[in-house]
Amino acid sequence: MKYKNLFNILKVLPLFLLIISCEGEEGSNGPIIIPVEKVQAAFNMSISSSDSNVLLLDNKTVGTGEFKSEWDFGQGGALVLDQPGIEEIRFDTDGTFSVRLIVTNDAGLTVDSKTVVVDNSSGGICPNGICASTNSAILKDAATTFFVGNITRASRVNGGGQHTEILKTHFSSITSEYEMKMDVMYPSEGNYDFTAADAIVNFGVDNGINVHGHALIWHNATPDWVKNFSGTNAEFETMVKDYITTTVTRYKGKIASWDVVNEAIDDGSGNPLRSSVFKDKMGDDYIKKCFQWARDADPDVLLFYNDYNMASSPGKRTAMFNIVDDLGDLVDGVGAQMHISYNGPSASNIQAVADGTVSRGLKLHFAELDIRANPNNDQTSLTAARADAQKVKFKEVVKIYNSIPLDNKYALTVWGLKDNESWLIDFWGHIDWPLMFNDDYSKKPAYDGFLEGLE
Ligand code: 9MR
Repeated sequence: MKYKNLFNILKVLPLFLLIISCEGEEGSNGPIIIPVEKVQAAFNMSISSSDSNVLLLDNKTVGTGEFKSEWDFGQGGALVLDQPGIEEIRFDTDGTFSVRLIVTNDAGLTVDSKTVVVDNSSGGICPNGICASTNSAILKDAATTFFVGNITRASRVNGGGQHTEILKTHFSSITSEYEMKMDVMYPSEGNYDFTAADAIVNFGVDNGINVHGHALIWHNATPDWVKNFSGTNAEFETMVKDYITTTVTRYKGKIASWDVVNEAIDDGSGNPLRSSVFKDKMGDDYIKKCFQWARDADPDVLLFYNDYNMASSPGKRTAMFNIVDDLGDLVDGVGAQMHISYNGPSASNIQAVADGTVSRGLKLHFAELDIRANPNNDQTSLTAARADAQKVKFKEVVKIYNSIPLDNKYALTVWGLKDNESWLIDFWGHIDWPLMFNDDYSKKPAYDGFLEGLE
């Protein structure tokens, strides 16, 4: 019999003395018996950082009185008495094993159990039962009819490293995450700063990677001096025209497409145009003016209108199609941001975005794809079930995109490379795993889902 720790025994000593003293005052009702409670078995487990075939088992059982803790490592053989400290157990054989901690006291036994999945072709024990994908297919090679995009930053393309190598290997299109927006490219009146944008565009050109420009006009990336513009409305318009003309001309022939206006539609009832300094000073047709200036600066570059919740909000989708209908020949395509979740929006709503775009003869950019696995913050780690549901959603999105006619295809851009780099973590303030690569760059089931969507 193993005593869990002396401290716990000392803790119950007063209880024992209480029973004795109650016995001394025995009355007609007899002694007061305090029942012994079962001790709840509990343990944590993790994979050794020095050997991915070794599991570290940490007994977390807490209880009063005497109890015995025994392990069943799930590999056959007798139960093993728990030792102080962490148990290190090797799992060499592929398979699924149930590790159990059995805790017994006078009141009976309780069991905690966890599942260990071992796949040596995936590197040993699979974290949380989720084995990394071993599919060696290259995303951009598997997608033969459209660009597979991702985002980048000047610091990454300048710095190189594993991140940028994976970007170059798997992705055929890049979008600047934030450095090709007005607040970065035009920080103060009369002073453009294209340092970061140049680095990103040149990286694309030098490596044969398509560059998508994002985004000329966005209320959320407007520099303060523009928001507080002190001149007349006519001067404001001249300034915006100069900015669009200067920027689009600079990258003429180097980048294939621009999001001219981003997120102009309000989420409120009726989905009117969002209030912004551009709308206030240039009028409701500010979108058309911006597209015209971009078109004049580079007649060959593809021009997109880009917005979010196109699938989840039918009202917003209608508002977006009204905008592009009004733009007529000035617009080449629709950018539908795909910030979605494992459980929605539905395939039919995603399909509706594709159908509306195709029926207008426009190009479709599934832009900004990430798929939240923890939208309700009810998980502390990515479970196998959620990883699988996320994989299914990746497959669904890719399949819908891949099924549109060739002429309507352009790119499917994922908004981030690995989970811990996603904007969503800061934005929502809780953990999530929305992308296709784990923090250590291993491939998630979502990666397989992307590839399966192309089959
Ligand atoms: O992910 C981007 C984040 O790093 C930037 O700080 C932010 C502001 O420039 O923009 C984020 O990207 C947004 C995109 O440009 C437009 N759609 C919403 C994206 C997430 O906010």
